[in-house]
Amino acid sequence: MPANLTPQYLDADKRFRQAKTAAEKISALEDMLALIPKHKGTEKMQADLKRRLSKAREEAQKRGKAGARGTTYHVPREGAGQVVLAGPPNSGKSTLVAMLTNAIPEVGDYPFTTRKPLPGMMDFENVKIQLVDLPPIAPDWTEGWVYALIRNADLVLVLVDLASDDVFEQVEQIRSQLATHKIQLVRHASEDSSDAGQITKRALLVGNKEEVEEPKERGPFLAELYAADFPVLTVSAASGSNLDTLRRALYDGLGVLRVYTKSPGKKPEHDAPFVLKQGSTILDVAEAVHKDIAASLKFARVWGADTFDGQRVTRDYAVQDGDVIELHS
Ligand SMILES: Nc1nc2c(ncn2[C@@H]2O[C@H](COP(=O)(O)OP(=O)(O)OP(=O)(O)O)[C@@H](O)[C@H]2O)c(=O)[nH]1
Ligand SMILES: [Mg+2]
Repeated sequence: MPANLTPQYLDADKRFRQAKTAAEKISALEDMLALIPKHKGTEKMQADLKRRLSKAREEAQKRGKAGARGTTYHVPREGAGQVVLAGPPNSGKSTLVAMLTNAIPEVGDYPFTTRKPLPGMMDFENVKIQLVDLPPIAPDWTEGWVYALIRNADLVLVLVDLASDDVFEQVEQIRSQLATHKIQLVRHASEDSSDAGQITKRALLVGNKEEVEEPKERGPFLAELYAADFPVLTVSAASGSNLDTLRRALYDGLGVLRVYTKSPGKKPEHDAPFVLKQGSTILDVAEAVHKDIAASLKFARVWGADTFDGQRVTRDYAVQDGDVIELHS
């Protein structure tokens, strides 16, 4: 019996024995392979794990899509928008979600720590943004529902590891793996393609672990390399550096705006904004308030950056972030 099997390995072994679906078996075996101490005494076990893993994968493939479907998850959208975290194993996705939200995900210094989506709410000024921690995107096995959640999100936060020599390959790996699943990451939602099945998703590229990056030029180089493709920034989830900039970038990336409604002669409710897509009109605001108000809407008065105070506007006026609006029916 080889020595030094870690509690994490034994956990994975237990999960394998209790696994009911092919996907559960595969994920437990992947963990065991990642977690087994790598030395001479475990060589036979490693070979055996590899054999069992490839057999399990073959079987899952043979059973086709129905077999692979197994588990699915759906995370209902909450707050001003939904941001999913996509990245290679160990880049710090769970650490970041733990720092920014009220969620308490599991963090581990080994790959494939996260197995299920975990949502949490992040405060940004007077709104809340939903972040969803996901399992890693890895070349050999990423479960199908991960792509489904990415397709459904408003924004993808691609998190790569500046402490790794492979940081640039990681970006390309994520991009190409998503492209294989017909998801193209873009800077602006307006780059939407109409091709059936093929979709575009707004993305933000973030290099994590900036406090330990070595050489120190990786972060700036990442920003330079991808500046044309995505907004890029670097953070440290562990030390908390640059997280305020990230909160703002996530809000900006969602492509939304906030407006405030008020009754004549009263003050607006600044802590209760209506969050709408950029490009929304007065009519969209009225619909968000109540459909009866929308139906009987005559005009509105607006206090905002692009208007003089209390300016009268029609229902097709495009509202701006921060506008205060009085609806008249
Ligand atoms: N030095 C440093 N370490 C970090 C930072 N963020 C995360 N880590 C460490 O990186 C390791 C992986 O962190 P996780 O948050 O579990 O990474 P993950 O991307 O969720 O990993 P998977 O769930 O396996 O995909 C842990 O040991 C963390 O403590 C950081 O900013 N700096
Ligand atoms: Mg994780």
